[in-house]
Amino acid sequence: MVRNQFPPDFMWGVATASYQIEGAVAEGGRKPSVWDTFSQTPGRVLNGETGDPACDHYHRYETDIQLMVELGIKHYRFSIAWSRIIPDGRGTVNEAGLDFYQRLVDTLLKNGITPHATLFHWDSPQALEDLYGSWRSREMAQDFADYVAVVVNKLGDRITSWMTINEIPCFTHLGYQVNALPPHAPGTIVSRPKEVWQTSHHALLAHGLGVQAIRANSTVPCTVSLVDNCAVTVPITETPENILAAQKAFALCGENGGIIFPALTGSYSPVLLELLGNEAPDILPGDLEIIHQPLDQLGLNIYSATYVRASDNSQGFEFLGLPKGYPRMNMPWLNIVPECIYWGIRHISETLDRADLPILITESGCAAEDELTPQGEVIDTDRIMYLRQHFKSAYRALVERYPLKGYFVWSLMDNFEWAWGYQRRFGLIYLDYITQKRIPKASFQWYAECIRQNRVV
Ligand code: GCO
Repeated sequence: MVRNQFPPDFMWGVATASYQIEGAVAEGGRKPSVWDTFSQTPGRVLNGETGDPACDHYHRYETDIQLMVELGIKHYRFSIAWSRIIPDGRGTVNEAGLDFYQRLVDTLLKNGITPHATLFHWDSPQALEDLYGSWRSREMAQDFADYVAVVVNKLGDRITSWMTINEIPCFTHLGYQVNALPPHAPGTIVSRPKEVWQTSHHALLAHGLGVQAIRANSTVPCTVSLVDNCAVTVPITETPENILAAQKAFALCGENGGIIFPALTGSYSPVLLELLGNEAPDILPGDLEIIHQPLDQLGLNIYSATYVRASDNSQGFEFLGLPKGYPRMNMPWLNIVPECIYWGIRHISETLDRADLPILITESGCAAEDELTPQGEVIDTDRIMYLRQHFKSAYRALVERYPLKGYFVWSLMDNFEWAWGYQRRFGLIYLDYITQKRIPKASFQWYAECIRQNRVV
């Protein structure tokens, strides 16, 4: 048996997001998103950088698709910008916006690449922020579902994999903060935790209504997923006590008990609701039924994890801090914990008791201090090391028969890394932002070989 051999139908891919790569922020009928406003606000993004021109993917998508063909992937995850499709957030549809994504999808299909479309990756229309404060209003959920219906009505005859929303915690709990400047758009300061939890509740409602809109408008069989960046807890050693501790800790993490639990089980984690008390979101009758829509698969964005061990304290576990010299990649939060992939998958199957739910790793990757050599190469052996170890962790999940179906590396190319601007590079391809030249890194060649051999090389 060839070691580390993945199943023949395993989906190898890469992932990107509209605001991070497209540029052309005022072209083709697009109107500002909250990330345009946020990034243009002095002090919010490093060096005052914005998502324009980013990778100019709006004009260079054919070149980028040829690079995907060279890489050998058969699956590409991207996101659709709401403010290209319905620039005012609700009302008039912008046909030029739909046409862009139709051209993108048709070119992918022509090149044998399956499109996986994320319908929301944080760049919501500024017009809805102006109208009712975006996710602070329950109206956002229905406006999102109406936007989804427009997109799926147009592209639902050729896109067979839809992902509703990317990482609810990031644009809610990092977009709205109590008496502190949020690091993400819309960057709203609120006065109590309940207001923040209400935004994520509205986002969950949007997800549920979005699933219904997809199923009502798709004209071909399709899979529907949520994409979540659940907080992964890893036992420091895999003893029964520490594994139980990691499972308890997983349930207590707010972004798990308050997001993935309602979406996958139909209720908020009871321990979390007890902890929140009066700061819990208002949940109207019928909300949880809308939120808990049947899904065909779950996307997990996993980059790192927290170590946990059993404790005789009241919680039965303790989170373990990391020693000063613990290895990390080029982001403060990107500690290298390869077991995060395995345990993220296992928690969904076991801790959440959803072994029935196929899983895609929809994002996994790292920022590295990529530098061009005099020969014009990027020999990113650190990124290869990171990805190799995480692929092996995924392989362990497969060997233990967890329902892992695919793996999307974040990201195809360096791009706009939110509040970090262009300083942090996550790509398999190096972007020269002055010339827009694409330079495949050593990790690009390494990944291509993994795909070719369908195993970890
Ligand atoms: C996320 C987002 C991506 C990020 C990537 C690196 O997971 O935060 O989906 O847009 O760029 O994860 O931080």
